[in-house]
Amino acid sequence: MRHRATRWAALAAAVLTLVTSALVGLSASPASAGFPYLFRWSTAAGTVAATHLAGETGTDPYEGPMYGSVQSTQSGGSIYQDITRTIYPGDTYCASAQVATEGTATGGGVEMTVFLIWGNVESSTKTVADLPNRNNWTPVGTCVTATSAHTAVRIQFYPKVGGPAVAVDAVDLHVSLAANGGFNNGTSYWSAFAPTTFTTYGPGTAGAPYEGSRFAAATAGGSVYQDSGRILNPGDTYCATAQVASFGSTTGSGGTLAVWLLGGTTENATTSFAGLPGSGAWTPVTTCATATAGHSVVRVEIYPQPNVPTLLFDMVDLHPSLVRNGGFNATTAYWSTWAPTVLTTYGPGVTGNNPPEGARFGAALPGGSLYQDITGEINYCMSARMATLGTGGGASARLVLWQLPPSGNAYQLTYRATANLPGANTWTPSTVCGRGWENITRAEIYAESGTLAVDAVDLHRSLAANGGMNEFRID
Ligand SMILES: [Ca+2]
Ligand SMILES: [Ca+2]
Repeated sequence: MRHRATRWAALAAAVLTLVTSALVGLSASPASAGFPYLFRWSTAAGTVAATHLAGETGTDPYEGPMYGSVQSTQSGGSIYQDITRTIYPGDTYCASAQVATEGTATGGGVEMTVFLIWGNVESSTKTVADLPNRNNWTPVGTCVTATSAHTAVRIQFYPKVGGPAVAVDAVDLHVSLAANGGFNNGTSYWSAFAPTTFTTYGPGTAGAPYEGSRFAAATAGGSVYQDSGRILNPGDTYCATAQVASFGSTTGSGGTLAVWLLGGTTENATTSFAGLPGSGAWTPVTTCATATAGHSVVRVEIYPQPNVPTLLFDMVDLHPSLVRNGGFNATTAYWSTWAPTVLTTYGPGVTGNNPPEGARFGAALPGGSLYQDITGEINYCMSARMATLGTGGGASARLVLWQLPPSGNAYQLTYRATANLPGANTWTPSTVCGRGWENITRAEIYAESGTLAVDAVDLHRSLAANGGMNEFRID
């Protein structure tokens, strides 16, 4: 393939391609010690912010060639960016990111807050303390829903005042169709089918919210759901994610998360989960449904499992994915491959792996890749769940977002390599974020060694500029 030559490019070369893609007037080589600022992010007073390459601090980037480093020396110390939007009551924004205590320091903490600003400020926060360090990245997320009008959305990271630097990467901020998916506004916008009882809790004996101030609980027998009117054409794909747990200090709850495409011939995709821990341990789940016909409604629905403890759920996020059939539930439709990789799909009970969502997952022989091309010059975040095919382990994979200019060589926007993936039903999530500067962005998954199992490929628009922290400027 024409971009293979740069596939194994050295880090510096990778950085350089990012520079030339993003900037004009390039006249200097990338600094060897990162940069003392975060491009496109604002820095509040009392904040030390920098961008670092791999090998500089003891923490390597989660994705791409760089990550952001943020330290707060006084109250309010933070990084943030404001995105102008016309925001109506019910509009919902979800943010996610990867964070770590930088290097060998210990005890880093951070608050990630999404604000809806101007007018009566509304917000939701995810707080994490005692973050693991080095390359042990922790995912965080939060969703906020407007109850009044606003003119901008802000994403902001506040490291613990006086604490060590916190590493931030893969920042994703997007519109969610699931209004009040964080349940911080109680049960608003959600409906329940009897005999399910549906309620929300703040922190207490029922548990602690995954994010924000409240979370949801539901008993079995029926379901909890929300409908969103949309015009869907064949190929259109919607992904739902949620955090789920067992009530209070119990274990063993379970259920099903479904995305239904309604109006016309009903289609859906589901993911089921069982044996969930409680006591504050939340488990992320996801599913992606692809239309094969026209529809008029997208429904996200949660079905608690009967005869087990009450199901808790929080941060339900529903959004369109620009990768079609990312769940491989329509077998190999919409995917292209580079030889020698051959893409096949499997249902449960065949290979030793069960799909983490839907009816099928993809399996890719090593040496090449599978990919889809997306058009539009916007910020993208792509995620996927990957494993080694079968019950062993050891497969390696790489997510890459390529830029395909009208002429000349393709170049990497960002990437993330994952080695030694577990097999069976231990699916490992991976995320990359970058800005598509060219009209065509290629979302590509390389099966590098071993046979790769892949599912829940989700690529969507992010509103956060430089969420991958891989862009910089040369003054
Ligand atoms: Ca919540
Ligand atoms: Ca990065």
